[in-house]
Amino acid sequence: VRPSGFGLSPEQAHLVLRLSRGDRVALARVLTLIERDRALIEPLDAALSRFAGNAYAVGVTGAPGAGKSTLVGALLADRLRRNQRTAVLALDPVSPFSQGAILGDRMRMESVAGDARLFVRSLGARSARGGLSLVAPFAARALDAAGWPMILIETVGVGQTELDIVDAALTSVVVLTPGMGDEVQAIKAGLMEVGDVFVVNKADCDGAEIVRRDVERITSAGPRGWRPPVLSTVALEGRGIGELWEAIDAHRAHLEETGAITERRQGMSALALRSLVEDQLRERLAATIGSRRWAHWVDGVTSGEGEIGVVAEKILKCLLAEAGEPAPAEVKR
Ligand SMILES: Nc1nc2c(ncn2[C@@H]2O[C@H](COP(=O)(O)OP(=O)(O)OP(=O)(O)O)[C@@H](O)[C@H]2O)c(=O)[nH]1
Ligand SMILES: [Mg+2]
Repeated sequence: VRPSGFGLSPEQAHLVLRLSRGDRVALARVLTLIERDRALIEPLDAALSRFAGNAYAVGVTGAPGAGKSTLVGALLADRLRRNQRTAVLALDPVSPFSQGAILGDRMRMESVAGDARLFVRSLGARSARGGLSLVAPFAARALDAAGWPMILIETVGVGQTELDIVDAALTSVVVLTPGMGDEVQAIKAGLMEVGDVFVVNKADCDGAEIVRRDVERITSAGPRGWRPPVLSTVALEGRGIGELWEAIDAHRAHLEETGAITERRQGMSALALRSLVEDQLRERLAATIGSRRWAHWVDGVTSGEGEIGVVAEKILKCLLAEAGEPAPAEVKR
């Protein structure tokens, strides 16, 4: 029985409705459901999608400690000054923060706590099965459906998963800092390929200009003619933030004018889709491991009766054939 028509309980369907009307408590609860309950992601997204489609998401990625949160706080403060509404999603932050904490000294706590123009949320996606790349696109969709026109997504850019989730944003800002071999590190981490705008933060520290010039030297125009600008900021003091917004706006305009925004949106859908499929395959495999037929397959490989590649192929076929059907009732060993 699917009372809501989306596979949600009536309460959950009502929650989505409240969210779409701007209810912050409902939004927070939906984000928690997305973070914690994998099974609810698909029905929630189906219900949310009819309210979504108007938000613009900007990713802020960089090494731990690069100043991403400080930068996001400065970007937020700038939007507040212009009376623009902004949501922040911090994915898997080393230190989770609240709305007050992210703005730090920039604004007195009491002036931002409960400010209706801001919504800040960190998601510790490590606990969720499927991880960051599964949670990110759907959490962004929830913020979109809740009517937030601008979503800033902070992610630590260290591994492949983190690089994948830059697809959850339309414009990716890569944050670098002056330091030994920073440029080399960024190249190694694959950050150079994903940046639409590069920022050398901590420009008050030695060597910032060298890094900026080095990075500028290796950025080049992509197929659509966008050459990522390389900016300097001192996030702590709010320096260079106006220029950063200008660069983000220019990239957005570029995407819209060239039609490349469609490709970016496809990238977002692809990320969401791929994460779901991966998660389901992983889930089915996990359900199979420990079953009687699994033991049979393992025995076959061990005895040399079955070639491992052939058996693996067979298992994959079995997993795929189970699509949409309840798991076979097998006796677990
Ligand atoms: N000197 C200087 N320090 C900065 C600047 N921006 C940030 N910091 C400092 O750098 C440290 C890390 O800043 P965060 O904003 O927490 O960095 P982060 O990239 O969000 O870090 P994680 O989320 O832990 O990966 C803090 O001590 C900041 O005060 C800057 O422009 N100049
Ligand atoms: Mg941070």
